[in-house]
Amino acid sequence: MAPGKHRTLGLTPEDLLDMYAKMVLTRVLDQRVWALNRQGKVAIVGSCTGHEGAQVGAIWAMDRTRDLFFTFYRDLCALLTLGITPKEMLLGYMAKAGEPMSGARMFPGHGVYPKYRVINLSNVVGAQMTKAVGAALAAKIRKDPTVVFVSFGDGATSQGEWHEALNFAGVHRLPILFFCQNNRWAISVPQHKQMAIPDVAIRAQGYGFPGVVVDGTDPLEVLKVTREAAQRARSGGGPTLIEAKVERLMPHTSDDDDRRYRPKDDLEKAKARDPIERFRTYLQSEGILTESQDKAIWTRAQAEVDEATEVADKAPYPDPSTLLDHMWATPPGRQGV
Ligand SMILES: Cc1ncc(C[n+]2csc(CCOP(=O)(O)OP(=O)(O)O)c2C)c(N)n1
Repeated sequence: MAPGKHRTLGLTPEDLLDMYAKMVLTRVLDQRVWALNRQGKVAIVGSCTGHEGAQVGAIWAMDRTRDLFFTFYRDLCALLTLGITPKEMLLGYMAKAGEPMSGARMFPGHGVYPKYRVINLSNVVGAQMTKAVGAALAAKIRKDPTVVFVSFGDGATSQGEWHEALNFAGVHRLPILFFCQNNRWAISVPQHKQMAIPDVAIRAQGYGFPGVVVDGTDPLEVLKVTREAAQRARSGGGPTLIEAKVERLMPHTSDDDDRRYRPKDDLEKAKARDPIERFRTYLQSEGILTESQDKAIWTRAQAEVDEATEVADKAPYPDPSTLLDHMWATPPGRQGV
């Protein structure tokens, strides 16, 4: 990361420390839910480890008061950056009452959180794409300044729905950012067996809008390209496909054993691109983060996650009588029918 880079982006040391703290909080929470999975208290974890830099950089570049966020299952750092708390996430991981996005009836982090303008309706790979495009079309028709942000992995780009979404967005020049977190694996399928091209971003050309490749382990570079794309979308310039090259530092999910298919040296090389290590080195070399501040950030994250774990562990499961709540809207004038 080039010296002084944050200054060219107009970021203050406080911004950078906040971004770093979100990444650390994500890592601590991720490790906790993994441990809770091993204790039989969390059914499944899709880890964010290795993707934190891309997510915090991208969300930081958006307007969190008016943009819409269609996230996917690996977006823990994006959700925490948007404002969702570790306690809320843990209620979801442990399927407890009071979880705000789906009443704990869905995969962790799935559902809808209107307060943070987050929509994550399905674990079906690629299914968020056309919904996000629909939301961008609505924003355009309403002349609403909202930009839609939709994220997904490299594997999702093999789905027909993905191509339909990009084509429609290109034709109608919709205000949408397609944010690919390319970790080179779709469960056990490596990138070269998913596509015959080196970069997902190349595909944008075929749909008539820009495609950008960015180092997804560098939050500042991700912030820069996402900011440019959001400004373009907001001023009527249409969509952008951003491809953030990230690393998956854990198995696909807690149900996966990646030793069966991933060469050991692939993982070792990936570890050298850990975004938290890279950002910490940058902050230290810029004189923004001292050893003791760093320690304090990790300790604070640990304490927050400890407290949230305790609350979620003690929380009751949802009352079965609420199972059908929020499943259907009642059309106006049809109350009691
Ligand atoms: C339509 C569909 N097919 C298959 C699956 C099973 N599945 C879940 S995640 C996944 C891999 C997705 O890979 P990618 O989009 O690269 O995201 P990553 O998990 O690597 O971040 C698959 C095949 C699914 N959920 N939905």
